[in-house]
Amino acid sequence: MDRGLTLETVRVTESAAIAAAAARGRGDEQLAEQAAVNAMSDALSALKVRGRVVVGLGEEEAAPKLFVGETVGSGDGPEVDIALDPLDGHTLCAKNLPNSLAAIAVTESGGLLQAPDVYMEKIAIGPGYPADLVDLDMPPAEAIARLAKAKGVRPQDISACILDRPRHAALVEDVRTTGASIRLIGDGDVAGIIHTTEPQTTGIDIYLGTGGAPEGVLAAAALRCIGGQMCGRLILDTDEKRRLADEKGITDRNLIYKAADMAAGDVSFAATGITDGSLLPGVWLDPGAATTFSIATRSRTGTQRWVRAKHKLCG
Ligand code: VTB
Repeated sequence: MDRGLTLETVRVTESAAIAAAAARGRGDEQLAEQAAVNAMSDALSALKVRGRVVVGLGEEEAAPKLFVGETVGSGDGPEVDIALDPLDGHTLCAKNLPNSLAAIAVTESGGLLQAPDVYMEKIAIGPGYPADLVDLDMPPAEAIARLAKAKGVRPQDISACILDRPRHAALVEDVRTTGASIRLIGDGDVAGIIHTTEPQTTGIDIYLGTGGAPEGVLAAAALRCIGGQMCGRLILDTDEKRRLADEKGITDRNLIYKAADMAAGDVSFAATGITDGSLLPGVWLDPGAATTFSIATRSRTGTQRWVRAKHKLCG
């Protein structure tokens, strides 16, 4: 794949972020989501790929644009698989709370896990630790203890990020027994997982808990490029969910996926902040102009480009 593609993908997330930013803080999730979807869809048509959306906004009957299986891109260039989220954290954006972002991952055809729209149990840590330091089969308290030891700090110096949901009550309780601090987030676990890659900037060492499986694939793609470890396991606790998994060709329902199982090959990842966040500032909107802050990165080289762009807005 052409390495220029990584930078081109930034245009796609920038467009979505600028559009969503206009709807920040207006209390209207649909408005923000729709703006981001339309802008990302338009921008994707200029990307020089023959792309197939593998992780998108749902199945074709449920999502008019950016649905799973949609063919996107200009139609020339490499055949690629795409995972995308024009607005991860639409409630955050509607309430103008931190850490909503637009994200996209592109890899070789066949490289992305075809995740059904179910929940996924997730655990993620940043780069620089021994392989398999944490996994989903160990109690969360043990994961925190192992991470603290490997980092050379006390468990109470570790910060965990967890989605603020009633389903996480026991998890939160377990993590609290270690003395670790917890950042409870309202939404946006793609950002939550990416935050583990730069604990000194974000204050997050480990991500734990259950969120969307599609978001899990996108986050795995980010970690493939930026570094870090992640495990994910689909939660297939009803017949309907098992049917969805069967449809995607998933044969081992209890498999623990690592980042490279979810996003294989030469992965490019880009994300642009919508609301201000711990890693990426949000869009600055000025009369006639928008300034965006993005990261563009690629697994083959691990290079991270932090891109600040000032866009002239017409109309
Ligand atoms: C997370 C989060 C998303 O969905 O995946 C979450 O990253 C999981 O679903 O931003 P629930 O909201 O049902 O817990 C989102 O919040 C998007 O809806």
